[in-house]
Amino acid sequence: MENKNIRNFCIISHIDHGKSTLADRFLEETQTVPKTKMREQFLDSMDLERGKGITIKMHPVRMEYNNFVLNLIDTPGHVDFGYEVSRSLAAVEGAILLVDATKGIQAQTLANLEQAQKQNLVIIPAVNKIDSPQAKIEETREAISQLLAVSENEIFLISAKYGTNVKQLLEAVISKIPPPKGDKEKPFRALIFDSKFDAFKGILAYLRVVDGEIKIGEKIRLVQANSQGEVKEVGFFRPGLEAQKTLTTGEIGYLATGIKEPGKVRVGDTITVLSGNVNALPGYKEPKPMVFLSIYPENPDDFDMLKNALEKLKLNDAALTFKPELKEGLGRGFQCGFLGLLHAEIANERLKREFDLDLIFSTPSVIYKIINQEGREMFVYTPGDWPESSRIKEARELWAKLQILTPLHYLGPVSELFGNFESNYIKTEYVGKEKIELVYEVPLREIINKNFYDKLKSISQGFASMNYEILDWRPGNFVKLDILILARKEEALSKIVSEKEAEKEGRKTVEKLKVVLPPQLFSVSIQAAVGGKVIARETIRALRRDVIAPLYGGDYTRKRKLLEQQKKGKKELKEKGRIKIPSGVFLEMFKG
Ligand SMILES: Nc1nc2c(ncn2[C@@H]2O[C@H](COP(=O)(O)OP(=O)(O)OP(=O)(O)O)[C@@H](O)[C@H]2O)c(=O)[nH]1
Ligand SMILES: [Mg+2]
Repeated sequence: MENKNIRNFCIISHIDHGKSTLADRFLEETQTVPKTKMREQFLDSMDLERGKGITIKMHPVRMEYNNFVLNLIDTPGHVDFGYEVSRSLAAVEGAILLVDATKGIQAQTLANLEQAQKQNLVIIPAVNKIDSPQAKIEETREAISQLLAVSENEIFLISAKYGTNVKQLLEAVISKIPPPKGDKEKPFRALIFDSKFDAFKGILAYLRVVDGEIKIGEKIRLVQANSQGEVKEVGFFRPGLEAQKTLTTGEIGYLATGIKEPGKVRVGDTITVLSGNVNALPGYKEPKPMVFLSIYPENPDDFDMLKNALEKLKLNDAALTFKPELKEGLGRGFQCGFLGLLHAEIANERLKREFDLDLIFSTPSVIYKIINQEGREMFVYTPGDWPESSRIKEARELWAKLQILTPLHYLGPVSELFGNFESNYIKTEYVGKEKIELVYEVPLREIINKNFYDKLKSISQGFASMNYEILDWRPGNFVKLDILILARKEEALSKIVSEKEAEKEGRKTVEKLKVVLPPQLFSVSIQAAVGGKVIARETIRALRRDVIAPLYGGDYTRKRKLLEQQKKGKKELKEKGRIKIPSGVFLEMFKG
């Protein structure tokens, strides 16, 4: 395909503003997906995405329309997946900026727009959900016009749900977004913007071809990793993988690298042919993990399987970081870093679902800096590494600038929310007539430990939104809160808390555990302790022993099964003096 007939673009917005629904209409309009196969948010193909109703990964798709090739990348809107957005932006020339008319401009509208502008992309603004009775169409259009300094008639008014004005928007993609630059005659050069492990084809690199052309059988080189491979297959996303003869300048597609070791293929690297003497493309700034936790296999023999799973997951979740660690009470596992709580939760779910592993993961934590009695600095990533209090001279934590965008209507509840969070108020400003921007300085610990994001959503019915950036290290007083179950320390459940909130946190944690831990055939004590001193306790009462009593009638197999389970349970108890914590409990404890 000639460059002049190619358009590469993505759809960006705040979460839930309708990107994937708009992509559905594009897929229909271009007949990329037959009507019989169509389903809502078609590109959200992962089970987890469908279950949660949100996009987690970027999803590329190649569409054909009136002699044009339109490569679309649908992006996630949740703040934790911002790295997916930034990588998508580097592969395209333009972006549709979608704003939900019922919500107006929200925090990630601004954050994602800013990223797109940094890449010098052409922005096509559109107001979505104009069919909704709650839509504030004029107000939203006016706000976007001010934000982008464009006239109101340049802003599309659409309903992604019903397809209103979607065709016009698609045609604007062709008329407003420039074709890709690049030279077919130059040696092959492409940017890896995503990757995936494929059980049949090995490691797939998702590419934006910058120059040249590539076909099956050619030898390739990854410029930064300095590794080599051989092209086993090239193709397009339709949106499923569709093999082709070549991938050429300006196109977006995949390349099966023939490389098996996950560490050798990295997003942001440049692929060229073996003979190609080319400069590496700029690549990406690596994101900084904000949340850390330890992941351990429930069965210590599965350590290598977990390592392999993490390496494969990283191919498809480039923001994930991990390194091996060894901890008393847990064994051999990994210390993992994530961009936020949802990212951590999703990655853990993916490890379970896609790799079928039973895992223990510790309570998410932010990073602390400790200065010990000898004056040496060390970082503490997970509570298990927290030193004895007598060894700590000073502890520091990261503070963030937290920016909240809220409709005037929710200003009261939002301000009240800050009553429960340690924070310094900075300023309030009007954004347009109806919206308020609030700026606070807040310890990152408060945002993560107390799941600020979820609380903000629920008190404002999803209308208030937030964004934060790290400021600096500041001193504080912290203690490690230990959790004991049957008088045995469960390292995975311990957390670092502010000294003055230790008791409250301890009580909250044991109360929550009492609810989420499954009852046993014996009573289970749950305690929270600081420095060996118990500060809160709860007891889960024993299940009634007569497990088959409710089963009158003749279901012998079930009766026998239950009795056997009971026997097995008692035996395990005798052996270990502990209970098995189902992995669902860790997920539940996550949510703060
Ligand atoms: N009334 C109405 N609802 C819409 C419209 N477009 C999307 N929705 C609804 O808005 C919700 C979110 O839509 P999605 O397409 O998943 O939004 P998204 O921007 O892809 O969300 P993330 O990828 O998670 O950021 C769904 O319930 C859609 O049915 C529209 O034009 N009108
Ligand atoms: Mg989506």
